Parts: sequence; structure tokens; C-alpha cells
Amino acid sequence: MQNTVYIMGIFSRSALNKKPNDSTRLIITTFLGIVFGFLIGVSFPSLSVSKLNFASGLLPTIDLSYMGENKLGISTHSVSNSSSNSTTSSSAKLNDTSKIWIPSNPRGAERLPPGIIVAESDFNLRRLWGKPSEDLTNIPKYLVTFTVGYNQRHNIDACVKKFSANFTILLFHYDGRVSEWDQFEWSRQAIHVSARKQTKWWYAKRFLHPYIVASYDYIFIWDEDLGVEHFNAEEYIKLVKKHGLELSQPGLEPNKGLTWQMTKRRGDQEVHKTTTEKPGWCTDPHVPPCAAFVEIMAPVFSRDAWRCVWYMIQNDLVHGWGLDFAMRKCIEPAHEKIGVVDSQWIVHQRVPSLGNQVEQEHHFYYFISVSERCRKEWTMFQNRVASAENEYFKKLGTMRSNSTAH
Ligand SMILES: *[C@@H]1O[C@H](CO)[C@@H](O)[C@H](O)[C@H]1NC(C)=O
Ligand SMILES: *[C@@H]1O[C@H](CO)[C@@H](O)[C@H](O)[C@H]1NC(C)=O
Ligand SMILES: *[C@@H]1O[C@H](CO)[C@@H](O)[C@H](O)[C@H]1NC(C)=O
Ligand SMILES: *[C@@H]1O[C@H](CO)[C@@H](O)[C@H](O)[C@H]1NC(C)=O
Ligand SMILES: CC(=O)N[C@H]1CO[C@H](CO)[C@@H](O)[C@@H]1O
Repeated sequence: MQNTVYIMGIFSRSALNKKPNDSTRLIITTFLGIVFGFLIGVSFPSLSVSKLNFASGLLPTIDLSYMGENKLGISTHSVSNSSSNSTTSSSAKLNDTSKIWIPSNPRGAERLPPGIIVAESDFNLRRLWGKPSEDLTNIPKYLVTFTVGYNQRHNIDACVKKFSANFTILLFHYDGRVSEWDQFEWSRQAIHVSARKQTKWWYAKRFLHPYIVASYDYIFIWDEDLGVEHFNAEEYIKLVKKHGLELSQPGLEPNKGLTWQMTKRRGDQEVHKTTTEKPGWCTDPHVPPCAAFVEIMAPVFSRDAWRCVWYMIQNDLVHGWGLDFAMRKCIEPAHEKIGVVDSQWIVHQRVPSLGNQVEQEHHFYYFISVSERCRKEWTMFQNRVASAENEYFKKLGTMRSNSTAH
């Protein structure tokens, strides 16, 4: 009997492939439905006649689809099509217990039984043979991404060597040169994403969805021009865990003009979370630029922090200016869980590499207009945050007054 059904599955599929007209298909599927109903009758003679009659319309939809999906590979479509209008009406009368609708499932997946839903993923590479359960010999716990051009390959090679096998390496290529990286042994294990002339935050928004990176405890989203001579990623993670940092960065070696005191490396401690700035810059010692922020060149997010910050990244504001001052909204209390790791530190080499690489034709003009756009985006971002907050509190205000009126 199983053979028969399997052949039916193939037959109806190949019939569909040939695109017969509807009446032919209806005849075929109806015929097959009858044959199958007969076979079921033969195989379950103990079923009472009344039950069979009552369920005759239902059997094809319930039992067959169950067997089809689970054992026999028969297409559910051809089966439900074979059932006539009377079938649908009779199952409607039964209040559709055969259909699944679970509102607590992820949006859009309400029709699936919860047991089959896989909401999260990772970047682990799998092989194409063998047992799936034996695919992975090493499951990395952390993720590091670099946004790179080929010209910076030697620096990136040096960076990658500072990250152990506990890290998945993900490169975002903005210059379209991907296969050339295979000169490095590690490149073949790395994940490569290529899209021309985009910025770090553009890639992060599109390829680091919180559900996709859910298996990583920490996520490094780094620039390509960082000097890592005095940095070790495993040691860094240890310190981040020890001090409970949800958002962090390595201290910056104060060689050239640093923008902020907060991210400047201190020689005398492991980690710092607050700083003093120029007089008048910090009205509140717990908010930026005196605390609760790191810069956007080398941030390290905990899973939870990234889950929130991802939502804050705007699709059109690609330079990410202003993000560093706003990320504290994702972390509570921000001045305790955001910090700079001093004993594992980096040097910002300040190579405007995306500009160099990509727009040599009108470089000067390009550089000016990029800076201009950065500042403009900063303003836009601040305005959006402010107006979204205003809107929320305004709504909250009216709701409060309504409820007090009751
Ligand atoms: C099935 O129902 C639809 C609408 O309810 C109707 O248009 C169609 O003619 C019916 N088909 C049969 C075979 O009864
Ligand atoms: C049918 O479903 C509706 C809504 O899901 C429910 O309110 C109703 O009680 C159900 N009826 C029966 C007979 O189960
Ligand atoms: C990877 O992480 C585990 C657990 O934290 C640690 O024991 C191991 O030393 C790490 N591997 C490397 C290469 O550092
Ligand atoms: C509160 O009152 C305003 C104005 O009367 C009304 O538009 C709004 O829907 C009310 N909100 C709630 C939650 O009742
Ligand atoms: C011939 C026919 O009725 N085909 C239908 C089979 O069922 C699928 C999904 O329910 C429809 O999309 C087809 O039009």
C-alpha cells in the first residue's frame, strides 16, 4: 500500500508539471482520491461503517496529509484539491480542529506547530554528507565582523590572528574583492559577504539580525584600521564577563588627536566606566560623554545589547553617527554596563580606507561630502530619537489621564 501511495505522489506531481488543464487534473486527483479511499477502507476494516461515512470527507485531508508529510512524500496540495466542496464545508462545521493557528508563534508562522519552528540561526558551516549531528566539531561562541577592502588585508590578517577558534570570522567586503582573501588560511573558514561601497552599519543591519546571531554570546563589529598588537580577544572576553559589560570597547592608545576622554586607554586599571571631560561637557556624570558610551569604530556587544541596538540602526543613516550616544538607551543601568577595557587595548590608525579605495576619481570632493553627510545623519538621527520619544510620552500622557478619569 505504501508503494501505491508513493507512486501516486510522483504521478500527481508529474501530472502537475505538465500543466494539464484543470479538468484533467480534477479527474486524475478525484480518481486517485477514490482509489486511496478504497485502499484505506481495505486496510482498516475494523472501522465502523458510520464512522467511515462521517469521516469520508475528512480522511483525505487529515490522515492522508499526515501520512504524506511524515512518511510517504505525497503532496498535500493534490490531496486537498481532490476533496470536493463538501469536504471543506464539513471540516468547517467541525470548527477546523485540523488547522493550526498559534498566536504566540513568531509573526507569520502561526500556522506551524511550535515544535517545528526554528527561530534562530548561526554562521556555522556544515558539510554536505554524513550525519547532521556530527557536522560541527567546534561551535564558536563569539562573532567578530570586519568591514574590509582588500588593500587592508595585512592588517585584517593581523587582527584575525588575535581571535581564537572560539570566534566566527565574518568579513563584509565593500570593494568586491573576495576570492583573493583565500591567500589566508583562515579565510576559507570565514564567512564573506560582498556588497560594493557600503558602510559597516549598512551590513550590520542587513546581515546581523538578532535571530541570525543569537547563538553568539558576544559580537564584535569592528573597523578595518585597528592596530591590535596589544589585544587578545579571549583575555578581553574574560574581562568583559568579569566586569559585567554589555557594551564595551578596547581602550584607545592616545597617539593622535583623540575625540573623547572616555575611550582613551588608562594604564593603571583593567576597565573604566566613567571619566571626566572638559568643564561644562557633562551636566550629568552618568551620561555621555562622561559615561555610558563607547565609540562606533570597535564596539563589542553582548547578545542582549545587540538584540536592542539592531532595532535602533536606521536603514538610511549608513554612517552610524550619533549611534554611540544613543546605544545606552538599550542598556540598564548604562553607566554600569558600558565600559572601556584598558588592559586589552588597540590603536586607531585612522585610514579613511573606504574613501581611498572606492572613489579615487574625485577623492577630495568625496571626502568633503562624506563628512558633510556624516554630520547631517547625526542631526537626523537625534531628531528621530527625540520625536519618537516625545510621541511615546505624549501617548502615555493621554492614556494616563484617561485611566485616572475612570
Ligand atoms: C465550490 O464552491 C464554490 C464557492 O463556494 C462554487 O463556486 C463552486 O461551484 C463549488 N464547486 C463545486 C464542485 O461544488
Ligand atoms: C469554534 O471556534 C470559535 C473561535 O475559535 C469558538 O469561539 C467556538 O466556541 C468554537 N466552537 C466549537 C463548537 O468548538
Ligand atoms: C574557548 O573557550 C573555552 C571556554 O571559555 C576555553 O576554555 C578555551 O580555552 C577557549 N579556546 C581558546 C583557543 O582560547
Ligand atoms: C484617551 O482619550 C483620548 C481623547 O479622549 C482618546 O482619543 C484615546 O483613544 C483615549 N485612549 C484610551 C487608551 O482610552
Ligand atoms: C486544480 C486546483 O483546484 N488547484 C488548487 C489546489 O490547491 C492549491 C492550494 O490550495 C490551489 O492554489 C490550486 O489552485
